[in-house]
Amino acid sequence: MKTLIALGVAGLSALSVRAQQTLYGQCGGIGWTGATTCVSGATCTLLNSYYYQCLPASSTTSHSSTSSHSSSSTTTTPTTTPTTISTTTSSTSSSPSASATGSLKFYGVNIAGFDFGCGTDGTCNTTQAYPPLVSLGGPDGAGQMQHFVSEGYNIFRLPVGWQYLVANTLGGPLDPTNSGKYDQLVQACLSTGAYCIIDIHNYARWNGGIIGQGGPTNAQFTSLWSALATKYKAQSKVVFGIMNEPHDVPDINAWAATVQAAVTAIRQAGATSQLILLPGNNWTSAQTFVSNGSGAALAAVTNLDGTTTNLIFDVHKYLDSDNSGTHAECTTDNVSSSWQPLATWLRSVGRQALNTETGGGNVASCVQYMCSQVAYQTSVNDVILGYVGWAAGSFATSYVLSETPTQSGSTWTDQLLVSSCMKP
Ligand SMILES: *[C@@H]1O[C@H](CO)[C@@H](O)[C@H](O)[C@H]1NC(C)=O
Ligand SMILES: *[C@@H]1O[C@H](CO)[C@@H](O)[C@H](O)[C@H]1NC(C)=O
Ligand SMILES: *[C@@H]1O[C@H](CO)[C@@H](O)[C@H](O)[C@H]1NC(C)=O
Ligand SMILES: CC(=O)N[C@H]1CO[C@H](CO)[C@@H](O)[C@@H]1O
Repeated sequence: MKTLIALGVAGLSALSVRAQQTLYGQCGGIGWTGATTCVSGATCTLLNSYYYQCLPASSTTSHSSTSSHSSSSTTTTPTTTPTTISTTTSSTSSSPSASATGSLKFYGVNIAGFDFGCGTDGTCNTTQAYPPLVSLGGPDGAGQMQHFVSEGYNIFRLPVGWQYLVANTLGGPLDPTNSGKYDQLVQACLSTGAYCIIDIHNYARWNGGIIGQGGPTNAQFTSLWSALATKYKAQSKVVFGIMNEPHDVPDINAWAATVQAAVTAIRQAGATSQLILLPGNNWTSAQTFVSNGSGAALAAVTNLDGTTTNLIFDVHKYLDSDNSGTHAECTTDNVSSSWQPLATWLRSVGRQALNTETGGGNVASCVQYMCSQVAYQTSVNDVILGYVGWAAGSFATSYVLSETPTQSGSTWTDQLLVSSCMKP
């Protein structure tokens, strides 16, 4: 996530979207066997081959005429039909695989806060970290996770600044105080039974310098991962998210070498089987992961034994006008531009990806496009393992992309996008 503006008002609508035939419910698409008619005032509209949705009759026209993906809103037959994926390579046979029954392997939410104060230049003002834990004076991230798990969620991403974990000493050991506080969040996550992603939220940088390319050395970076992997090697549900959103990294092959060094450090520390997330360039853009060379470079990263078991590509996608995740309104589901080409490539190389950031405002346009994106991802669940929404944790419920539920006594109420599209 590129910005951490905790204020901002999303126009909350009072829509309630639960049943399939109601406004914004699915009403068709490849593999769909449910209702195909909509309630009065809504029109069943093709968003992509996998997802027809009941949209307000009045908005359908403007969507069709202005959407950047209107070329896919024709009545032509789908260009590709999901096929059973061969999992013949040993590298994927023991990776988590989604069931063929129409669900994703992972449904998650980012529980942000320890990363607050980190900028896209890899600086982190550690005094601005805002732990999402009541015990540390923050919001109730532990309660949020318990709530989400009760709905069927099974993975959380826990962003944290590199500087925070080592108390601003580049290449130094984990700071006992700070890493102990972060561990409280990891343990709160693990206690729910969910998978827990350790996300170093530094954009491939430390204070402006790119790792392995003029900034910190690979050894300084891998010392962090050696320490974290040593600490969590006995936890099978800890996932190692090597780096959030590398961007403007000049040499993708040198970056892949940095990622390889981190993977090697993690495996050598004894965390031999946990999932590791491999991040590409350009803000881990799902759209340009293949076209800009990240896929080819990162596909060469291996475990100690030369396999790629449990090495999963990390991709992000926002649905607003510039893919930045800073606007309340969504303008695309990005299925034809991003997810279809990515899924095709993943199948061709026998690999899988996890969408660790996606989101939108709690408004009707995002309900429309997010539901469409999730439906497509579900249709390619052999190669897209799932998604992790951005974001809850220490974000206010008024934050533009807030997935932070509102608490009243022991009752939690979800944000519109969560209740409409994102909860399992
Ligand atoms: C870090 O954040 C604190 C609290 O907002 C602020 O007082 C301080 O000036 C910041 N430090 C830097 C170097 O920006
Ligand atoms: C980064 O990705 C965006 C779409 O997400 C694309 O428009 C842009 O051209 C990409 N930039 C690079 C350098 O690949
Ligand atoms: C990635 O995008 C940048 C900017 O558009 C371009 O200069 C570079 O050649 C691209 N790399 C590959 C491998 O396509
Ligand atoms: C096919 C499609 O809708 N592609 C869009 C994906 O999102 C980006 C950012 O909004 C657009 O530039 C693409 O046209």
